[in-house]
Amino acid sequence: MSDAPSSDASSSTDRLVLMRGDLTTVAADALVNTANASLMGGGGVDGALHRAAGPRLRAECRKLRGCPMGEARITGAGLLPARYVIHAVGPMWRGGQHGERELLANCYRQVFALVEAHDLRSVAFPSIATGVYGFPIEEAAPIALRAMLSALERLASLERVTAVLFSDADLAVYRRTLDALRTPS
Ligand code: AR6
Repeated sequence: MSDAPSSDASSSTDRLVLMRGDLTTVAADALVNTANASLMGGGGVDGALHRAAGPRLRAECRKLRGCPMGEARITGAGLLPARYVIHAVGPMWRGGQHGERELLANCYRQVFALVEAHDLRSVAFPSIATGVYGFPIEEAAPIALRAMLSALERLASLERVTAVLFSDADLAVYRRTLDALRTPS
């Protein structure tokens, strides 16, 4: 690795936005849902997105007949300010020795594979698995941010990736983690 700053790397970080807010109000080509394996709704982001999207989203999800943990599926977005919802099924945290980190990284990879396949320009994420599923945010943030930076480097047509954090504390963890990833070691 060279010590010289890379213009590609800086343009990837310019296209990555971290914000505190409610995902259901963010405009993007796709909003990522923190779904469960049934894809039939639940609490947290899942409940909020389904409420805001209306019954059409549930009808589309029903047709998919579920999604394994660590994978993602795409549907329309109903009444949400987006074209698509990408449903990612995160891992439940069981102490960290059960492949949780790999499963979470795979969720992000699968979301970006769908972003690429549908030629999307923007995608907004919540912090997958760090709510009901109990994945520690300090562990999840570097996995999420590495995946986002790597997709931005790879996909020139991707104009914006937004991480929407629900609390100031979560946003601070993401900011700190991104600074650490940007600082050459
Ligand atoms: N906008 C942005 N972030 C939010 C919002 C929102 N409207 N609401 C919650 N968060 P979670 P998980 C944050 O629980 O851990 C569901 O029941 C929240 O504070 O939505 O992957 C599903 O059906 C946390 O930081 O997702 C599954 O059964 C993060 O989003 C299960 O929960 C993720 O929290 C999935 O659990």
